[in-house]
Amino acid sequence: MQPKVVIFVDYSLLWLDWRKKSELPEYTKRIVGRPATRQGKAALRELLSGLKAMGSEPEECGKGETRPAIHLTEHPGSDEKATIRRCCDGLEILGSGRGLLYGAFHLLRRLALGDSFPEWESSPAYPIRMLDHWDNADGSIERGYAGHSFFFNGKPVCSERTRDYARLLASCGLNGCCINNVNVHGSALMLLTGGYQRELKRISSTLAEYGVSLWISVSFSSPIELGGLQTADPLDPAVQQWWKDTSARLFAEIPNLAGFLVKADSEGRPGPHTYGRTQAEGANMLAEAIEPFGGKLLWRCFVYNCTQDWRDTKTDRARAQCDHFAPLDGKFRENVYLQIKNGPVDFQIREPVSPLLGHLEHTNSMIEFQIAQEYTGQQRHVCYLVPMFKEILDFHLEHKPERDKVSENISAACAVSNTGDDFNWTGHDLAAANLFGFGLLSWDPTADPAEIAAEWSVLTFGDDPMVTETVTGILMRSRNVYEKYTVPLGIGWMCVPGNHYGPSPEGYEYDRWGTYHRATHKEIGVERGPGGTGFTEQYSTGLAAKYASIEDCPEELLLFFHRLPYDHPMKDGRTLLQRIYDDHFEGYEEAKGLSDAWDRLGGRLDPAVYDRVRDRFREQLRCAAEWRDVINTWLYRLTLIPDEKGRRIYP
Ligand code: GCW
Repeated sequence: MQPKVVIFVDYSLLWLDWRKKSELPEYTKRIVGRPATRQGKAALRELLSGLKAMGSEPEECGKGETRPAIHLTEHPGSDEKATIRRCCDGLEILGSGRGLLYGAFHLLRRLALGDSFPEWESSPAYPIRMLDHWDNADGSIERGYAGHSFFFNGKPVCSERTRDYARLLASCGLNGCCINNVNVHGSALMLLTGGYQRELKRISSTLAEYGVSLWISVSFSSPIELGGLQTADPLDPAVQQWWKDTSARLFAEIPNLAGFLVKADSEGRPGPHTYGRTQAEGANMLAEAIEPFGGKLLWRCFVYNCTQDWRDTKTDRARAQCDHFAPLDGKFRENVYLQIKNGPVDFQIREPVSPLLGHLEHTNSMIEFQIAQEYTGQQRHVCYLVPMFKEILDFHLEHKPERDKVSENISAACAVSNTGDDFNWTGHDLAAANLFGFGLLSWDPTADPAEIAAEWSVLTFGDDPMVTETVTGILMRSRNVYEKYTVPLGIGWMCVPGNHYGPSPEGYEYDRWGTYHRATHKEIGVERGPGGTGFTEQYSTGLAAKYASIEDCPEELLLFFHRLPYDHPMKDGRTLLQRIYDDHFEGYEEAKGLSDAWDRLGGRLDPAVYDRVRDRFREQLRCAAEWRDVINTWLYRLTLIPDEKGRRIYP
């Protein structure tokens, strides 16, 4: 007997930790076919190890095999389509190397769920489906809630964890990641010019094995910072040449490099505006430099005035993206993708869909979600964001009679990553569902968030029906619960400035970030209709009218669009203020309900996981009570209107 070699890793494998199955179909005992590409070989390896973990010992067989088997048929090509079909009492997986990989993972997932003959034919909705890491070169992570970076510790690192990360991404359909923060500082600048070529190459090659492309964030003023030039003006020939030469060197050395991500003219970052140039002039100059190598440029639209005077009521941050970018539609090169946050402001628990998504008829756009829970509980609270992503992708922009949904008007999808080097990758064990779900949804935006949650639960925690039902229930309710005890009705921004955790109702009110609710003792909210900042006019006619009307505006967004008195009657007859009080009281109780539901799973889960999540719930409840009490107390003191139900408001 071979001695068993145990390799100790200090992290879990999340949903890839396949569990033993009591029964597996006969065909899982044999695999026929020897893929030639690296991705195809990875597919074979995943099947061999995955099936073994589930309890089958697949044998690699020759072409003439007549017994039931899994047949791998690799055909050349770079497309990602995967097919699984029945073949001689077994299954055949067909595709390019990448197709085989997606097919292999799909099959493993379906087998784990108890589906014996999962036939599947699928292509991803978007060619770019990626995660953006806000990892810094020193190993810290901006808005990171799961430990340190596993890509950097002073310089880039490639380890077994990099490989497992690539496996995780591929297994849920993702095909790219940008490894460094859009705020490029310190030695991260050097990713562009060389200091780290060897490390970068290793990371890139490890990711490539799983069909994951490497992207890097670059600073727009690199020609000054690294090239010793006096300017980064995009129309300056020396600047253009510097980018061309630098890109040529980098792309030649890193074959799996897909392109650059740029945050320009945003929150103090340099950009074309410094030189009186447009966003298109800036982006196109960079895009042209990388175009000969097939490079793509992801250009962020998070451009707004972050030095606003709160007394200035004319400027509305929500308008900024459209004001800057809508007039530039059609002016960007073909290899530019505009990266647009899902809402017009910044990843709040509820915002309307960014109107810019409806204005880009002739420009590639990429939606940017955030699974790092910056404003949604920082991975100490459970907040499953996939239903929100789905709502946004399904949203009708009302610009066209057909193909009008957001999902049909974007060309790519990304999310700010929620991972770090914590044992469980995402800090909160339940936060991994956001990573998995974002992957599945960006492959197929018609997927169902509740089904994704249930699938994730079975793959992660096993198939005990009570566990699946409870975990799915917790996940599916979590966003609304979080919204209720924090900032309901679209008001947003009552978090503590800087770290964005916990309540501070006036924390941002007299600051420079343009995120005001302007509450007085009489009214609260910003009027964004035509009589106010005019933001609603950035939507199509129908939506503009709907949002501008207090009656027709969806209630959950009422305070995003309108300034209203506290006694404004809500649809169910309660006053606006009473609704806010109630939401906070109920939100806390509902959070307690989620926590109690988890407690009932004791004995059914790995005790370490069970305890970790219980600890997180303890903190969630502490913080939910704080939100309830701080917001309600603040409103009570401001208005002197008591809670109709006479509950204790002062903590
Ligand atoms: O909301 C802000 C975050 C910043 C982030 C920025 C952005 C990377 O607080 O930490 O910077 O968004 O998206 O660029």
